Amino acid sequence: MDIKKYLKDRKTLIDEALDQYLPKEDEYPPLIHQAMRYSLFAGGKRIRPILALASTETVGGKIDDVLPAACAIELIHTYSLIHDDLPSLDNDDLRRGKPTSHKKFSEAIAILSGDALLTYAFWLIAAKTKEKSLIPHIVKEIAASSGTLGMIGGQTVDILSSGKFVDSPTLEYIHTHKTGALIRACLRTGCILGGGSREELKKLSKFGKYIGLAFQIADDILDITGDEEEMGKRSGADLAAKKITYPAIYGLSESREKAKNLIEKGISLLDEFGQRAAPLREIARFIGERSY
Ligand code: GRG
Repeated sequence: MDIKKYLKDRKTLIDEALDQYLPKEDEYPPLIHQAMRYSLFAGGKRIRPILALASTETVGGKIDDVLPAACAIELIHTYSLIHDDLPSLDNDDLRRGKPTSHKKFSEAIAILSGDALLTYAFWLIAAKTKEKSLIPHIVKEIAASSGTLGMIGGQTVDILSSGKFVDSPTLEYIHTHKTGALIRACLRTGCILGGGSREELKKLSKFGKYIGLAFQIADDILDITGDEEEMGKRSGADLAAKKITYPAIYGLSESREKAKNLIEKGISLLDEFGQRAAPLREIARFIGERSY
């Protein structure tokens, strides 16, 4: 399959759905809706919702059934980027190739816009998911993965560890929670809404854990080797902030090897799904080799 075309087509589908779901720019009070849309449509890869859709297809489900929840995950991801860029966190000026939300609007509006995207995500799941009986299950999955047992937990330990020596289990905790938990939730959400079995859910969760960790290792590597223009953000930020990263502990070539092994382990879990898992296999390879 042509993975580049697949990712481009799926991104268009997600962007159109997000545009439909989100309040329009002129909806009162307009400034907050402009800020939400500004960050959301600044040009993300949409890899998380694309993974949720591909997970649904892997278990034989329909992508329309997962579209609201997949878009909700992208809203949560965008909120996390807005808050991560704030002066009190990473203090970044550039995101997705554009001035960060607090630079474009103000710190107050950036905080509110992140809050608004997070709360809107759960409204979207509750209001638009077709299979109503599955809503509590999906809310539980996504809330857990983005809260203190997932993304916020990882981010907290990341901040507390900055500039200190950390052991490899702590490093793995940071990466599997800060970034991996939401990616794993994409796989689980897609599987649950696609009608997957318990056994399929177990396999796809494990796949999500492996590729989620590989995604953040790749991000650490790109912070050193990546092209700023292609990535749409500053490189070298981790080093400047004395962040704990895989290359800082293992070096570049061992980090690359670790990411590659995780991708291979993940792909080997997909054997029983046959051709239906072709997109997931290719997305996993893309994550391992990505340059942005
Ligand atoms: C301040 C309330 C408060 C919360 C902060 C910021 C945060 C909690 C958690 C976020 C952790 C974080 C930013 C992890 C990094 C994840 C990551 C690798 C982001 C880049 O994702 P891509 O490459 O970006 O998918 P695009 O732009 O393509 O969507």
